[in-house]
Amino acid sequence: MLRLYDHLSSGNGYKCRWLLTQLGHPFQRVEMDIDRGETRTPEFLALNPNGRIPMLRLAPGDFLAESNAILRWLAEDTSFWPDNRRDKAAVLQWLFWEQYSHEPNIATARFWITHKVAMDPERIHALIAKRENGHAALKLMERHLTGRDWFVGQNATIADIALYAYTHVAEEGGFDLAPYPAIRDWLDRFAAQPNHIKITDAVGTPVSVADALTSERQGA
Ligand SMILES: N[C@@H](CCC(=O)N[C@@H](CS)C(=O)NCC(=O)O)C(=O)O
Repeated sequence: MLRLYDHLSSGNGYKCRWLLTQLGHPFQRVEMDIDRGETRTPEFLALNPNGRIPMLRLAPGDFLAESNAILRWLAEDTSFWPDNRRDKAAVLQWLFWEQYSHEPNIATARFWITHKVAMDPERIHALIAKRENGHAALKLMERHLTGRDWFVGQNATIADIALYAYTHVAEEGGFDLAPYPAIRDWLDRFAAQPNHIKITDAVGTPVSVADALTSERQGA
């Protein structure tokens, strides 16, 4: 069975658990305490040298990291991955943009606030920069979504999933979404899809970190 190493408040983890649920895949979910460094232990680093969740175990000994790569793997032969060359490239364009221009600003600002990271003057300056860059990203999304229902093509793709994950909780990072009506309509449209789950929904069969790592050690 697929096994997702995850952290419930993580938008990157949510992308994966959202699509797993949407596609009806049974999966195990391992809740990792990222505030206590559970992704930085030698045992976890042996599975993902980058020391981060989400990570999806595809089969014993076969681990895939990076939320957007996991989305791409899951979306094969589904409506969430387009069937024509141009739209595939457009989806990838949004996935790369999300990781470079959106997530590092909006998700990081949210993380610092919701995980109560100490705010020294340097970090306050960094937060101001992240707010500016985050709003630049939101403005770009607003322009793109004006007159469109979805980021690429006529239905939701993994581009929408990747961008929904942190946009819908941007207000937790101090980003007011009131000036972005097209984004707000798109958020409502996204959440109206059948089988939608919330970021706080602990879906999947729970497996403890200790049990999961023991079974990885045994290759089971
Ligand atoms: N680019 C990665 C980012 C993953 C990431 O930043 N994960 C965070 C949680 S959202 C994490 O595991 N943090 C724990 C740590 O860095 O120790 C992805 O999209 O999956």
